[in-house]
Amino acid sequence: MNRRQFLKRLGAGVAGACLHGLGGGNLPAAGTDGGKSRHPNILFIAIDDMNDWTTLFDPGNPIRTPNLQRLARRGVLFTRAYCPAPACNPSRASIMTGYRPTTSGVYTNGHPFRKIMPDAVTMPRYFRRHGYTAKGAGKIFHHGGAARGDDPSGKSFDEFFKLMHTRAPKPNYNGYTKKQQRHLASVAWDWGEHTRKMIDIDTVEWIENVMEADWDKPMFLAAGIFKPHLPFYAPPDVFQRYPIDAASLPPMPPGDLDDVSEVAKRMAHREFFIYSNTTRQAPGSPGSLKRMVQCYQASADFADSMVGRLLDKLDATGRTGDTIIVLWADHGYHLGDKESCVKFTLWEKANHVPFIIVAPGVTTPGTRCDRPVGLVDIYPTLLELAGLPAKADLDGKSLVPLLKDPNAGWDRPAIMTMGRGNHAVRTQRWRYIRYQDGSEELYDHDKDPWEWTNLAADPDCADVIAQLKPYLPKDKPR
Ligand SMILES: [Ca+2]
Repeated sequence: MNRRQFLKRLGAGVAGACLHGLGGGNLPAAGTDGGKSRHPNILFIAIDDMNDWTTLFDPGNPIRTPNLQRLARRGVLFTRAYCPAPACNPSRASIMTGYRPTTSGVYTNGHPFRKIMPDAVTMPRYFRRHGYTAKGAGKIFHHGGAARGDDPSGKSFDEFFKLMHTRAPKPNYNGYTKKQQRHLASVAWDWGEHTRKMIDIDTVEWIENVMEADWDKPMFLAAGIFKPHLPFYAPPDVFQRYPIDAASLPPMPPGDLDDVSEVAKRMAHREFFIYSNTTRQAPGSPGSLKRMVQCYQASADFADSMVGRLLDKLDATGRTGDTIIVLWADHGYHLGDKESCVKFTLWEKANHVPFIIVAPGVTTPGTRCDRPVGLVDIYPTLLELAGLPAKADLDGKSLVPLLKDPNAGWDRPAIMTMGRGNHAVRTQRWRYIRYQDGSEELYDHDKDPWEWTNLAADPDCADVIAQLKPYLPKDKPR
């Protein structure tokens, strides 16, 4: 793009930001008008398995996320945002279709959504129906083909660059042998300093090429960053910021799970081989929990740098003024806390996610919103921001009132589901969990951010539970 084109696009962008955005259904049909977009572009950034132990939420946290913070300074950071489900497939299916697991029946990684909802109109599909081009790369739906929850049918995107296979080292970095532990000896559960090309760079390069091209229609552009998902890989230079001697572990008080039910423990102990093996290793060894956590931190730092590249390219192509940016992670991750090294639980660390929206002309730079919100709210929010007709059957609610005023009234808690019958309700202060066997947990986040004390049996908290219980979603009939 030459300088003239750049300035023209920048001008169109600023005007576009003022003209559009919140007009509801009265806007002209999407399309082009003398080369100017009539609706804003969407840059839709997904990150895989990134928890909240980042400097985005607290400068004292150990994982550096300067680019997430840079994005947050441009718009609204939701400090209490929660995934619909703490597993890749149900979370992504819910975000992309706008239906909670309890509406769709897509509860777990074993429920590919196209099999259950062959005709679901995904978010990019809806944008395409209203004049957008939708392109994407990396991990947006669950990767691995339709049988694992991807949407390769062409129903969602005009063009999609699939997530590459991880370029695995031989042998694995973490030092486990098949004799010791067959899973940890495989690439899927490996961690370490990765000297081959990271697959997220392929994804970002593809997105950068799309950004450099001219767009004849407004664009829905989805970039799915795979890190910090296992294997916890990062280039060696990233590790210089995370020396093993300084690596911290989350607090792990003994007996933390003594006050929760067997159902809760079973969820925490999925893939228990990670926790049980790594905690047995000497702290500095390649197979230790401390080393694994260090590698998760470096991997998350690397994911942040990929976001930085996307923002740099967006700015360089002059589209910043007419592009809405939304960034989310599909769920969080336990790193030894709660005897757990997985997602798959209904506790805070597996469900609390980074979530940022920048909407030119709507959001105020540097805003923090503390209301509890869900990623299922993204679909209706983006429709309203883009000036597209609302879709009546979605489970979420547009966050535009909170984007304009972060203190606006908001009486909805965030809802999370992990498998049929297991749900959590999160308000600004409380997390209430009810499992399939009827067991309950209640945590007071004003006093207990790591959720060590289950208050469900405390008579003084009966009123709180009575208020939260009606928000538990009803499961889809079998
Ligand atoms: Ca994930």
